[in-house]
Amino acid sequence: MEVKACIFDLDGVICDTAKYHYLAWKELADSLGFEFTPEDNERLKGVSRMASLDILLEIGGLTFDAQKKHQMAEEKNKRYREYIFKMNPDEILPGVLSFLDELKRSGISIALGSASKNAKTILERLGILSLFDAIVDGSMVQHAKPNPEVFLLGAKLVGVQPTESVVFEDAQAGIQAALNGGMVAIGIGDKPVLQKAHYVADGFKDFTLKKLREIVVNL
Ligand code: B16
Ligand code: MG
Repeated sequence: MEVKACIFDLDGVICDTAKYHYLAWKELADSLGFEFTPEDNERLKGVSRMASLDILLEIGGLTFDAQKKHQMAEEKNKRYREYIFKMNPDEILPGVLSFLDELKRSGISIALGSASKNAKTILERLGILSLFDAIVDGSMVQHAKPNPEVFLLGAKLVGVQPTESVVFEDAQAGIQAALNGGMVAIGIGDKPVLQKAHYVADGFKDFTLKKLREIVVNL
């Protein structure tokens, strides 16, 4: 297999926005009078905004009608956006920038495949928006990961076959989405959690294109 496109998840792969999601959701939980812990927040990683709210309300043992839920999700997003507007290039995770540069120099397409509707704003704040040949965010897809739609659309937009695409993901559902799409799946994070991936790396600190080519050649 020749690697022609690399498709990146955002939160947990390129930057750590989970901490800002946590703060914004916690403010909502506080206002509703229940505790929301960092452990609870793990359940929201890679999950869409509305599905995250359902999990949060389940933790609080509360139910609301659709209109109220929509309003709460909007409020949370407003708070979240206040945090991400303060982000800067220092928040790009270690090694990411040099790996993206290497891909650029080698003519490999770069795409984003994120559940976040705020993805573009975040890439802008990080100063790396222009490095991406295609951006697929939560507003462009009907089906959440593990459905492969977000990554298949990313490959399509850069004109590359799924079988020539590599996905980088930190969430189990994202790894499954890549596999469902017939792509190579590289896990970023915990080996036991991401065991279905073709390969798991701690991060991009020691990850190079040479390493990626070694991985795909042995599949
Ligand atoms: P938004 P990813 C995901 O990003 C986050 O991991 C998840 O916690 C969040 O709920 C989701 O984006 C939606 O984000 O509210 O900004 O639309 O990992 O898919 O890049
Ligand atoms: Mg993620």
